[in-house]
Amino acid sequence: MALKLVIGNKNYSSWSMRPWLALRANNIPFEEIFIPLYTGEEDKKRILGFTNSGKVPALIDGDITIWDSLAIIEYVAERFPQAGLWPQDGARRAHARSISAEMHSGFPALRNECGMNLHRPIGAIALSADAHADVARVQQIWTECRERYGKLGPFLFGSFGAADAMFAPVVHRFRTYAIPVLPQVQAYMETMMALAAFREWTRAALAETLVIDKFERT
Ligand SMILES: N[C@@H](CCC(=O)N[C@@H](CS)C(=O)NCC(=O)O)C(=O)O
Repeated sequence: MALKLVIGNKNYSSWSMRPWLALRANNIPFEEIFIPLYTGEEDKKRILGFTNSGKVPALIDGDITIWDSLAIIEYVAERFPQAGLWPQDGARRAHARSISAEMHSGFPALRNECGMNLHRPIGAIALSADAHADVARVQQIWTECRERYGKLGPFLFGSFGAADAMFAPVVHRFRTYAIPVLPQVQAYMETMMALAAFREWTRAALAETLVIDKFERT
């Protein structure tokens, strides 16, 4: 039975983007179930029909439901070990898990002030000190990975993996909000933007016409 991934608007839903990329970049087949976000009770009920969390993403594998982006990526990594979503080496895997968890639980200022919105014309905004600190920390994370594992390939731990999927929406945020970045960070962003799955998501997002007003304020 095909996996089903329940996602929100590709233009805005950064949490949906992460597991979608982890699946698509590894050519793992799945059926995509799109539910527009913040449209009212009907669509909320549809999400609740899949997961009591009331949020997307959610992955359905037969009678198993997994919700929350990082838990889904963990499930996919276990179910499809050949995808190599986590590094084989234990120390590298611990590093990859640490930065993925840090992304999942952190960077609230960057997330709030620079919401993912692929339709938004590129342009800088004034960021708070907390958001600047988040940007600096993300750059530190990426730079450290590139310095330590650059010889293994162009992504954070060599080939595209779970940590890259977790950080992918930040690439869009840095780009859309014209955030100045270090040359090695720019190079990583370009690697990500050239990834076929990233481009596919981006193309589909730009083709969407639904607008969520509350995400159009910056
Ligand atoms: N921690 C969750 C966050 C999920 C989340 O906040 N999803 C948003 C869309 S990106 C959502 O479903 N919002 C709809 C709602 O709250 O009604 C994850 O990592 O998946």
